[in-house]
Amino acid sequence: MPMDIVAVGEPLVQLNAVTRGPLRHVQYFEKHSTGSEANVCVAAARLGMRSGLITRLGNDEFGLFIRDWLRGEGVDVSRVVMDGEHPTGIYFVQRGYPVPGVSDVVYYRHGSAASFLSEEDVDRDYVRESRVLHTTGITLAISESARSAAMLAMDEARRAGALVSLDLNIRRKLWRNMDEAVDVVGKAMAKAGVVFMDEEEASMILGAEGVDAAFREAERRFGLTKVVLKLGRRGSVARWDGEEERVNAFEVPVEDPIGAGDAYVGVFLSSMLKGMGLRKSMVRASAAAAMVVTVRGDEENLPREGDIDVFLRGFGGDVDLR
Ligand code: KDG
Repeated sequence: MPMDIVAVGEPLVQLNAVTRGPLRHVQYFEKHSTGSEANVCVAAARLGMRSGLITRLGNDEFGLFIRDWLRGEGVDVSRVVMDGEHPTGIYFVQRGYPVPGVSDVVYYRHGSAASFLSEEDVDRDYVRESRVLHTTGITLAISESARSAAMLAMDEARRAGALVSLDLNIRRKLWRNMDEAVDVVGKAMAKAGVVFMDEEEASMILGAEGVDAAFREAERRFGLTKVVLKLGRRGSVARWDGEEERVNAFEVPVEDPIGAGDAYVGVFLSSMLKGMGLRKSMVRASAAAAMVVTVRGDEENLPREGDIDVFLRGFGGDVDLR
């Protein structure tokens, strides 16, 4: 059955510090199924969309955990290859130190199964039949073969008329140097139909300071007329084929901000696919991002349809988030 959203990228086991502070003093870690593109798939599936992930997982306990979790969430895992030779990637999350409310990550993913993802793992028909193909700068960074797989999927989707979605997600720890990131991410942006980024990424990749410059440069250099800027606690602003909207973020207690961006992307894309319009899609995405940061783990608090309405009612019903 054709998918609404197909994503290409690496799921990871997240070992999240139960207590705040430097990792050397943390005694307990919680295990969560995460990874940027997987998060987007789960966000979409929770809203009743058909989502599927193209990836490789280690045929090990962590890989089985992630595959079963994704399957349980309703994500199509039929294009997930279980790799008997390489391990599933993991990472640790340090929370609230040195900056309260901010998390840091320590990756153990070099040589992971997903870094061996290659063009051969991309089922072209599966991609061509989807409505949206989503990937991120993380997949472009983890290895040359994963990069080629993501680029191939983007080309196939674009040719078939699907919306190609790219979240820049520049993770400095994953790139050899920033010149390479600018070059590779630029090539991917040229294939994309919608790009999500934050202000730092806009500055790094586009040399654009500020929202207007980001929109202008994205269109001038890459012909992008659909751009969403995630501004963290300051909300988000989007330009979508000439229409422009700005939405504030919801103020909530932050347990761990990791995963907020993916919640935003997954709910935004799903809402747009449901025909909800730009502003409503942004408000719902913003609600989902807020829900996710109140707990550890990226996916547990992703909302189901009714939950978004309950959340919004909790913030005053007919919220005008301007
Ligand atoms: O966006 C959240 C992700 O960054 C997190 O789950 C880990 O995918 C991850 C990564 O590569 O940093």
